[in-house]
Amino acid sequence: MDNNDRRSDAIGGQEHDFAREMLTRVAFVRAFETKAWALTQTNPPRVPGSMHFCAGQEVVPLAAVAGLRDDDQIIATYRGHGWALASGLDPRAVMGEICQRACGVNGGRAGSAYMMAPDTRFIGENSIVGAGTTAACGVALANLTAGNGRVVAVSIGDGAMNQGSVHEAMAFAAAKSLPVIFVVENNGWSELTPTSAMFRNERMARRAGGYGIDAATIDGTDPIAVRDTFALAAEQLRAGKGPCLIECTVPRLWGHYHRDIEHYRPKTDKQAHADRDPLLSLGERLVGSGIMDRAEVDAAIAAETARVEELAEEVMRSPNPDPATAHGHVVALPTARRAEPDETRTMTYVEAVNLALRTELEADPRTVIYGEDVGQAGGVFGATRYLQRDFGEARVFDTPISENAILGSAVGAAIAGLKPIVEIMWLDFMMVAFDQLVNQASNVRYVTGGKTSVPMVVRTQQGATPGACAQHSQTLEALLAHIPGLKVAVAANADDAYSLLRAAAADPDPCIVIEARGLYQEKGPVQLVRAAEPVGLARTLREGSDIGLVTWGTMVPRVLAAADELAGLGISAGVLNLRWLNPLDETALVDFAARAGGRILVVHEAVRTGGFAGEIAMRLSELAADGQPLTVRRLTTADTRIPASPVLQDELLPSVAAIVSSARSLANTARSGGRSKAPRARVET
Ligand SMILES: Cc1ncc(C[n+]2csc(CCOP(=O)(O)OP(=O)(O)O)c2C)c(N)n1
Repeated sequence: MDNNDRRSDAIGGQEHDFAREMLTRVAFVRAFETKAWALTQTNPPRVPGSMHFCAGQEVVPLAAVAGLRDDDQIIATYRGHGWALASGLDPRAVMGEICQRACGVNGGRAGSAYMMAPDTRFIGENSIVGAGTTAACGVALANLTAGNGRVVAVSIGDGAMNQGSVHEAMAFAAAKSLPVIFVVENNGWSELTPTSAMFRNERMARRAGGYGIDAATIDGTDPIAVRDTFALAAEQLRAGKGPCLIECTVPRLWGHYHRDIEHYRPKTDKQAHADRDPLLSLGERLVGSGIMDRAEVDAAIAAETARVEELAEEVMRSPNPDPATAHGHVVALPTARRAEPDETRTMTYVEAVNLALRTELEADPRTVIYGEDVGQAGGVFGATRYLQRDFGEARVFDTPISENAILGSAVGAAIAGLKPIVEIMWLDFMMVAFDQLVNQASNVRYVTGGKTSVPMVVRTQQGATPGACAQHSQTLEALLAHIPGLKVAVAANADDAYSLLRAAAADPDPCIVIEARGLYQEKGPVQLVRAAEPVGLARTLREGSDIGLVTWGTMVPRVLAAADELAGLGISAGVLNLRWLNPLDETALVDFAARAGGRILVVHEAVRTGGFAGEIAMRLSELAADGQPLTVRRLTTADTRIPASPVLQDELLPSVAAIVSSARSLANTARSGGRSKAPRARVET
């Protein structure tokens, strides 16, 4: 059959009940969308913000879910009201969420396009186009590990088929044979642009072949075809055949969003889509097949409309969220846990990373470790060496070179019960997948009001080393520390490398542990612990009363060397290794500053503008006791790019000599009671 024809064929006897039920359900979702639309159209709107509706596409979620098992999971497109309702969420809670009320699925934190309930089968929508696909890979990974036979269906639009994350997800799912059904709801439009203008091939399904993924194109207005195709796909996935893609052609009956007047859309196109209205065609088929008469169809639709009207008005009378709750559930409350010391061993930094990973794999069967080259080869720096050999390919494995899929799947896997520790080979490479941390991992606890957390750890490394180019040398921790919901550590030595990773693995929130490539072969004592310390603890490495040097990561050894030199010059310099930028150990910082007479020099390898020294200065000025003297200066890399030549690098990065010079200047300024020009030799261009 041509997918653009309206379905009119008769419905067989065994399908009468299903067809009747589908009419009721499609009518309910249509009424739901109609009412939601109406709530946005008043002046001022009764519900503020953008809303996207699934009018014309209702059959896909409703019939797909009918073809799946009750415990199979759903990740929806941002146009996802229909999927949320089909997945069994309480319609009042769904309406409550799109109306941003306290009774909503997410208490008004999510709104229409980012509703999530990972404690149910409805993992959630995603308002970043295509991003649900990588999370689906992680959920599927957790299902495979648990051996529970569950399947994940993730829906996207046709426009989303041009998103990088979707391609990475398909590559990842194919490589790992994950039980994911990629559902493409092809309504012919990518927001305000016809999808045909962006694709050379008419059928989305043909793209799947390039990944070795089976695919089908079906009429997404036909409930029986949709249900049966999903049932067949799920059966194959449960049999271990790997992912598949189902393209459902559907009409887009309304505009892209609630205010879309569709000035760009040809009337002929609009009419062709209206002719495929699944509510009308289903009604006609029911009448044509003698299952219901016209009056019964009309009455069924009217009854659903009345039901929705009643529940929506009830929701609109219900309270808004309590403003006081806006601050909660960004991250878990800090624990009072104490590290339990075991023994001290000397090892290199990278061996300490390896030992921490090994310890986590031994301690918790839910821990999985993956990334590019981390499995068989043991990582490009050897951090994961022999872990696959000792713990097996299911727990330590290689991935495609797909940073979006690595991080996005970790989010999904963590939501679904695993404890992923993933490696991003270079922090510079994280930039191609920032969405997964900034928009995905960081949001889940907040949006779900603390019901779901994302206990994932991302290991990466950074910094300038001789010969490394500008795309392999940046120091970018401040970018990450800026994001509420993420926890960020920077390891300065072997002991940090071990203890920060252990702390991160024990934490319920997404943690990023940044290692220092330039220090990987440095040896040092490591205090092994049975139970990890909590996240967020700084360490005073040296006490000093004339000046306090606050630093982290690669600068710690240089700052310690500088403190030695300063001692020789009669200046007592303390050193605080911050270790965590977020959460920041404010108590340690403030106490340290007080002990150092309020004279603080912050030293970091990152460039000056937007660097974390600025945050430390502000935090100290906000927190320092009244009347306490406070002078904060910084020594950083200049605001430049990082050159490969070691000669040029040396010119830019804070050296021991520069640290000594800046510290002396600050200490002497304080001693003379005056205020000299800020020692900014290394931060000026
Ligand atoms: C990564 C990203 N880019 C752009 C947008 C803006 N945007 C929202 S919806 C949309 C259109 C998506 O089209 P399609 O995938 O075909 O879904 P449909 O609207 O047809 O349901 C766009 C571009 C976004 N939300 N996320």
